[in-house]
Amino acid sequence: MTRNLLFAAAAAAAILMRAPMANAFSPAPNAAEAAGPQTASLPDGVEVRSGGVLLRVTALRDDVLRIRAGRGQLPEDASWAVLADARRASVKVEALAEAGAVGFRTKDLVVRLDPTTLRLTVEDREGRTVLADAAAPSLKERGFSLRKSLPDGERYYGLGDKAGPLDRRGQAFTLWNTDAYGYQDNSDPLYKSIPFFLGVAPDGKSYGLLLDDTFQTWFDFGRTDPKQLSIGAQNGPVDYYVLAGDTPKQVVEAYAWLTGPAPLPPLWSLGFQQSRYSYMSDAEVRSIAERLRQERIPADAIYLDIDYQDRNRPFTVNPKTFPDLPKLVSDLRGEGFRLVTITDLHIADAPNQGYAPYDTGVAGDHFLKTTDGKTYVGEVWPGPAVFPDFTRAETRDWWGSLYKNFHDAGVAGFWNDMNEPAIFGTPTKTMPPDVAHRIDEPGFTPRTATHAEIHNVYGMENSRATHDGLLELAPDDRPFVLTRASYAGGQRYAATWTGDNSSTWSHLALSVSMQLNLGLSGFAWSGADVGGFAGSPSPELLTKWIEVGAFTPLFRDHAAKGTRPHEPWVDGPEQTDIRRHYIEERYRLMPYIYALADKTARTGLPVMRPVFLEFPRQPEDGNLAAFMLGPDLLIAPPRNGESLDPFDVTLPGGGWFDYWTGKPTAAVVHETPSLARLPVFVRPGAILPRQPLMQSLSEAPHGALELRVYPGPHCRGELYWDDGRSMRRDDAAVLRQEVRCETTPNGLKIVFERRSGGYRPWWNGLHVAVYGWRAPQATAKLDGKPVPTVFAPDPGVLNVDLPDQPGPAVLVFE
Ligand code: MIG
Repeated sequence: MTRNLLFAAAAAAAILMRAPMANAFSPAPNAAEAAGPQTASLPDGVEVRSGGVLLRVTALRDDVLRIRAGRGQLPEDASWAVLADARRASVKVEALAEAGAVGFRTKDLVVRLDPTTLRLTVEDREGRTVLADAAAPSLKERGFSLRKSLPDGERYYGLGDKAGPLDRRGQAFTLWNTDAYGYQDNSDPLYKSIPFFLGVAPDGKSYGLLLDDTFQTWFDFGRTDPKQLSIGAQNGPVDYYVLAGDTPKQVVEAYAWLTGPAPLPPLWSLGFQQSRYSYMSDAEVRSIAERLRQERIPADAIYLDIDYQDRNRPFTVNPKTFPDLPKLVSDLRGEGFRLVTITDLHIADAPNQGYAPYDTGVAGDHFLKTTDGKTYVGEVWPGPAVFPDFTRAETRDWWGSLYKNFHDAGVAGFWNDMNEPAIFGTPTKTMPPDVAHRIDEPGFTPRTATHAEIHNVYGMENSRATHDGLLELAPDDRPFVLTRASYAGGQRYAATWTGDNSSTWSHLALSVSMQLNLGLSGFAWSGADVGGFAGSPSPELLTKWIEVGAFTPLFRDHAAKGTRPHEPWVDGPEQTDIRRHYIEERYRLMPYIYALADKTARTGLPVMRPVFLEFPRQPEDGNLAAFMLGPDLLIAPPRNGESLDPFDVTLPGGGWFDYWTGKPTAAVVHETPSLARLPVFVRPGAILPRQPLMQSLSEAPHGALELRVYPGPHCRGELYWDDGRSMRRDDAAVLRQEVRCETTPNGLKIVFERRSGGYRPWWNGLHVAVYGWRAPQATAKLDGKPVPTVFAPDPGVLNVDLPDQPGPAVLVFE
């Protein structure tokens, strides 16, 4: 028989740091000496003490649980990843009255704990298992492991940009931020540690799990034991969250509630970005900018990699090669370009040389120290270097202030590289595990922590310091920060990229699954070095990579030192024409992409999505390279990039539209690979907003907004616009509008819902184009008044031009 003893009230009060409301503890004087487990119901959960372990499960929402456990006591209620408001949230639960188990119900879930073994089971209200322990949790003196069931057919995603197949099943991963130059399909660990994964059942029911432990952790999705999913850590707290949903989208949105969505980036950062390690001089940068304009290749950003600096020292500029950075910035701005500069975190160890970042850092005691109290010095690009203590608020403020000169010079974005941190000449490629970090952060007891604990959040805190510093310098401007290393929640501060990939066809395919998993792990804004970083792409590879990159969240061409140049024009006019065409298409699609960005900022839904996120019940067709841009565009690069073998694309739910020809397609499209064609399909039911072609997003487009209407089920589209740069999100600063369509017995009805927000858009009218239209004779009426139409028989498009429609308005075609 299980004895459900209750704690003594006094002991309970000592343990209960949260939920100070009335609780169900009742006196049991000898509880402490009792041999059996002790359990207690809490207003928002349940707590069990057994075998020296205290475990608490609470409901933050009806669909979100938090599980904490420790030897003797619970770990501190603190987190670098999870928002304080989410950690503080709770819902009332109903205690379970069942023999042999303790637990509770929420509106969505039933939670059971075996009070002796502490095995946890989570079911939905229909009695279906969401997640179940396959063994008792094992808590050691240091570290722990948890074993969960691994049901047949369940697929696993997330963990950020880990390499390998999109589905994590059968794989195992270590989370330890690592500079992984030259990584391949099976390399692990990589740059980021995002201990969040998503489990998706064949019918689409899903859950997410965030293991909020910053020490080195591991995830094994049935690789060691095909029947078990096991996760664990070398050290740190058992503190994890389970998020349940009927669909994977619900779980991804719940994860954004927990860790915050990726904010709206500045509009310019969604344009084409040109980078290289490195453009060596002011003159070279100008020539790149000039050539982009000459070739009429739309572009918005140019990057300065480390060689613009004086002796690789962060926050300096080489006066010989870049004699007047502010002038360069303003001249580029005149041509519609923003400049992004790299600012690595290793500060040159350069006392008495007038190097301000070092001097002010020492004065403010901002650098990390070893256990014997000496400043830790590691070798990186500048030579011996010292490292900011980013887990201290004061140090982050100081770091942020270092951006002032660059910000004043008009530099628009900043790139935080090497922040795993990467250190040269050591076997671990990073700093020793006992380097001491000081923690000064709400929720945490102020203390020093080992590098082993902070390593995985170090890069995120670096990007946080940059982000917050930029906001301090310009509170109304959206910061643009690009970081290489990060942790769960890092999407709040920076966009990211997949590090030092290679110029191979398999890396082009890999970049897609890496970015998809990043998106499912909160990082909606990611890029992969277009063309590949290491090595030199063939003309065909670079062309295909530009085609694919045009439909990914961030679109940045970047290359390593010593590689063949890979700006878009380098392979002659034939390749340039194809590349230009795809870059142009991205610019034309900007109203669609920007509306997605707004959606992402509000919901956390990724910009680039695996097909199953939109169609959870659609069986995988094995085309791992297929992905979606938002809910309406499906991009299907060939499976094996280089191969000319034909392949089939299966479109969810039947025929779609070919984006390029506008023609309706069959449910399975037979594709023969060709260099100039990237298969892109439009969901029937999509309304895609497009804009006139511009060379830069800083120019206001002229003319009409185009609305391409593709009739079908759930027909709708969204319009969003704002000034492209400001933090203001109030009504006067934005424009949002939904447009819907319905097929009628004789034609089609388009409904312009009333616009919300007062931002005045650039467009002066609408060009509506209805695809899949077959009857040449058609009339159109806007709120009952006839408007002229133009029919294009091939591919069957009915066009009308209208004044702008702030709505409500109804356009009927018959
Ligand atoms: O050790 O700044 O991933 O994008 O060009 C190489 C030089 C350091 C690594 C980055 C890469 C960047 C390069 N950096």
